[in-house]
Amino acid sequence: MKKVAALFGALLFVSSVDAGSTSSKETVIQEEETFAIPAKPEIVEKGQIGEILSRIEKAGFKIKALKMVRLTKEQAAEFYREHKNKPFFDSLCTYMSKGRVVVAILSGPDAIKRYRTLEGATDPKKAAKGTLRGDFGTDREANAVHGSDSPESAKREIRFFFSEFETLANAGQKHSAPQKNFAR
Ligand code: RTP
Ligand code: MG
Repeated sequence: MKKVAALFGALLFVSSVDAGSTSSKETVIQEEETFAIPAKPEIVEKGQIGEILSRIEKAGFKIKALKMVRLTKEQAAEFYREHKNKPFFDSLCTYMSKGRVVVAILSGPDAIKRYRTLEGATDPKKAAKGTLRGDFGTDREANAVHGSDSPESAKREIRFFFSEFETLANAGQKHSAPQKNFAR
C-alpha cells in the first residue's frame, strides 16, 4: 500500500512540473486522442488498409478503436460541414460517400499534431515521400487519409463516428447505443 502511495505521489510530482514550473526544463508531453480516417474510399478499394495501419502503428500510435463504415452523401456533408462554402464541397461529399472508409481513434503523445505530420500535405503531389499522402495519395481530393486538426475537432469527430461503448471508455459498465447508423 505504501508503495502505491509513493508511486501516486511521484506521478503527482511529474504533473505539477508540467502544470506550472518555468524553472524546470522538464516538459511532459500530453497523451491525447485524435480521430483518423486511415483509409478513404480509394484506399479500401485498392486493398491498402493494412499497409497504412501498419505505418500508423510503427509511427508509435496506439489504435484505440477501429471500424469500417459507408457514409451517405448527407453524412459526409455533415462530417465536412466546415467546408460547405468551398467550391470542392459537393465533389468531396460524393467522393467520401462512394465507398467504404475505415475510421479510427488513435492515441499517443501530441497525437493530433504528430498524425497530421505523418499524413503530409493535403495535395499528395506536394506531400513528402514517407508521409501517408506522399506514398498513398492520388490527387488533392483522393488523398488517402484524414486526421483531426484540433482537440475540438477530434472530440466532435470521435463522437460523430463512435459510441461510448465502442470507445471502450466505459468498459464493463452499461453503455449507450451508437449515435448514428452507418451502412456497411
Ligand atoms: P482532411 O480534413 O481530410 O484531413 O484534409 P486537410 O485538413 O488536409 O484538408 P481540408 O482543407 O480540410 O480538406 C478536406 C478534404 O477535402 C478534399 N479537398 N479537395 N479539390 C480540392 O481542391 C480539394 N481540397 C481539399 C480532400 O479530400 C481533403 O482531405
Ligand atoms: Mg481538414
